[in-house]
Amino acid sequence: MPVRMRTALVPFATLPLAACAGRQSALDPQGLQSNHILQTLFIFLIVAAVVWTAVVVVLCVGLLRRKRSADQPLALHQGFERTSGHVVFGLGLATLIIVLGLSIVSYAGQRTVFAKDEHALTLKIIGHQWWWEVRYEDDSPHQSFVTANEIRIPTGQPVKVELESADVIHSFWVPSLTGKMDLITGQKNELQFTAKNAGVYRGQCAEFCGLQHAHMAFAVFALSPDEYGRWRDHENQSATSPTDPLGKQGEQLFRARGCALCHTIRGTLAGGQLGPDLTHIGSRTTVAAGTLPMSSATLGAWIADPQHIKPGNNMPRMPLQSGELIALIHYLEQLK
Ligand code: HEC
Ligand SMILES: [Cu+2]
Repeated sequence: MPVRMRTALVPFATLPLAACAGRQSALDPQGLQSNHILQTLFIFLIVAAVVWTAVVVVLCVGLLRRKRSADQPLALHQGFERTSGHVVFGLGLATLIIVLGLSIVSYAGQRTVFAKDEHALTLKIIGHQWWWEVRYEDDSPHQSFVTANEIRIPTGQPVKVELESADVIHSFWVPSLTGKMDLITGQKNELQFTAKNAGVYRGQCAEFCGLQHAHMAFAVFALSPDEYGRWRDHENQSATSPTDPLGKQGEQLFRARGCALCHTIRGTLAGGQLGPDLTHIGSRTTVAAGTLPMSSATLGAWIADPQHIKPGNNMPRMPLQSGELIALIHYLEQLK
């Protein structure tokens, strides 16, 4: 093949791999658990490929070496019968050994994936239609706080997530870190994972949970332990009150326009529980569970008409004047 043609083919040959890397891929594992899952997958894949190839080769040999039918097709050939008996017995035994072997591989993989570490950092994650409540619960209430749609964890430390649902069944899935686990009303499920490398990994609800299921994403930020400690101390603090007039107006409107009925901003009178905690909304990277990237424009678009962006979601459209909208955006953006 001419070199130029070969070069031209390279992009096409690598195309199937294009989706394998990145921040949401089980084929690019960044956690101890996802690594084990991928290893198990490879072992199964290789064994299955070898068996399949062997079957096809034998089939082809059989087809090519076909003999013409004998005069007496029903006549017994002792020698042949004995050999085929041995072959069938051998292959049956091989099947048994392979299935048993794969079961052991799978069992060993599960033991690692579902291993429990007592010193794991524990988070409670509650699925809502269609966003994620994230609770950091410490023995001391002064160190406990709530956030939403973004999870920050230290690298190298096991993290245990306790999964619950406020309404229907959801499923917590961060392919880069570990496998899926359902969030079920009235039941507490657990999942543990350890991020090996710092980075941002995308998670997604993996159980159809209604109209906006597809817009129920989240991000896991794996930070170095130092960086995580700093973030945690900051996130634990209440919101700082604005000092400028526009910010003050926004804070007051947040209560006057009913936002506070559904949203909590710690350190203010806003204590609603129906929607995400907005104490540090200004430092989040997305709006409405990963639906839009965070900016003044997207924040404004969301507050002005959440039903346009995520039809059917549980935040109603509130009539606001443009001046009021600007004050609200200004206030919320300050909540870093
Ligand atoms: C009836 C309850 C309710 C009211 C009132 C309400 N919200 Fe919400 N809000 C929600 C819910 C529920 C969500 C999550 C929607 C989703 O992502 O599916 C939300 C999401 C948000 C978000 C995005 C949060 C994030 O983490 O991405 C912002 C910002 C927000 N609301 C601001 C406001 C403001 C400002 C007001 C007042 C004008 C307001 N909300 C009024 C229920 C409410
Ligand atoms: Cu869901």
